[in-house]
Amino acid sequence: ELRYPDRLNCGRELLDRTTELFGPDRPAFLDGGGGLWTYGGLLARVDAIARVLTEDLGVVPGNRVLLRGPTTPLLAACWLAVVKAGAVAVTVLAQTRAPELAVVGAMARVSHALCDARALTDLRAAEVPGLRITPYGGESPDDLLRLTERHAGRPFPAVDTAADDVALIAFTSGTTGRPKGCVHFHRDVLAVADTFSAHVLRPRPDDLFAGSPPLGFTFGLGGLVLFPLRAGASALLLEQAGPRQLLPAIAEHGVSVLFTAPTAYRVMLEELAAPGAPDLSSLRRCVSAGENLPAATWTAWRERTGLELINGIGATELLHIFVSAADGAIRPGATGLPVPGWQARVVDQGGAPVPDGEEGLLAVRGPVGCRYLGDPRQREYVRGGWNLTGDTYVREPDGYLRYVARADDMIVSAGYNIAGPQVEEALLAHPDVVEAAVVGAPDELRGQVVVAYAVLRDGLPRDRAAAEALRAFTAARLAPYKCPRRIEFLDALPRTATGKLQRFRLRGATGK
Ligand code: 3SK
Repeated sequence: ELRYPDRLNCGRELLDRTTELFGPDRPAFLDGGGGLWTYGGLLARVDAIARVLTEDLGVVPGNRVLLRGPTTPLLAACWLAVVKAGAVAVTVLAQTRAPELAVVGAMARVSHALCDARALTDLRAAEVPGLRITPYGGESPDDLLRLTERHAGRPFPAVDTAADDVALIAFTSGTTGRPKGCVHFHRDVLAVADTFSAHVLRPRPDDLFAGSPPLGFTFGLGGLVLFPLRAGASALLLEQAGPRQLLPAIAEHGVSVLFTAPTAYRVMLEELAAPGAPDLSSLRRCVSAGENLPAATWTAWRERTGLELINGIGATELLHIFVSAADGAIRPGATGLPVPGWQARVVDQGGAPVPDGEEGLLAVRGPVGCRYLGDPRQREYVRGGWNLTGDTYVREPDGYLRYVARADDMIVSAGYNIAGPQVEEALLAHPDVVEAAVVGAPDELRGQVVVAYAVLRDGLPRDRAAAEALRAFTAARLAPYKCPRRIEFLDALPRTATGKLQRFRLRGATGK
């Protein structure tokens, strides 16, 4: 069991303490353009920002400070300064537009915002009442960096917060678009580093982390800031971190720990098939989360790189990953075991455990729990002390957990329960298919029928013959009732800004 002192400031633990332990000269952040922030340099910058917040902008402990911008070392420094100052970091994705920012501002009652100078327009247009916006990284006289100048060389002692004071309100729109604020304490922030990262990643101080999830998504905040800093390691923070940017960056900087989603691994595999592929020999851990990892992607990555992808399921509600498996215990096709410190079981609608081998809802509990900010969905997510993640899972007799589908993505056709991801896996095993999504379409006779959407490799014909070939391919792998009745081709699948598939948009398209 994790134990933290009653008084705890996660910013101090992540930055001041790591700097004391590993020394100020170690690299903390690289920006991809040649910029290097040592731990000592980061600490000095964070302390100066904390002084601006508290002495110039009037921030007091408990104030909510919105952070908005692409992934940069300066955004990470702002996050650390806010929590060191005892205020609450309110995080959103950089792509969040004015109407949603207005909702977030009102829900979280934000009083201040630190905003990348390139991302001000939408925030200003949101017209959050009473919000004081300070731009950073720009040229204006009130730019945060200008304001920090007069505080240079003045260390800022972290505010003496309680371990269960709020440090972070992480906003997520999920896959359906209704924003939810997930409240997390100072101890929660350390707990994800001390569970998933410490036990599954087992980072070393000489590791260099990189990945695609942005810092406004807790998958990225953990993988690119919390985990490296907790371990005295470094992170490469890239503003553009799609698979095509990640690949050369891995080789150029010697990235050793990679965080991204299954789709990005598939695109990287495509790129790696071309001549002159970059050298990936620096990689030693590759994490896949955010979506189901098909066994075909796992196998292809191992064949190409020799590395076993670390699959994980996480949630903004629970801050990071809670089921996964470490090197040596990875089972392809399964997500893994509860991360040490977490418990997991598979339950029925009433919350009672179902027998091993049967499908049910994944229920987890551990050091971090879901606390929605004033949202009635709290009652659905947390039942009897267990967090219901909304995923259907099967527990194998030795405790491994196997993903079936999002609970609301199960297709019921002529009385059969069909898990869309299983049909997607069958489609993805076809060499011409890059992406696949399967949904249920209303059908008078069967209730629902299986409809598949596929993205084919560039330049391949998307005609009736291609659809027929795919249907025959799935028919050889799946029971007849699971085979898609219709296959349609798309240029790309609809995804959220964090890369999650938006099946509801495809379902909307099937009604026609
Ligand atoms: O998949 C997610 O939503 C997630 C959220 C937070 C941390 C990690 C992950 C994978």
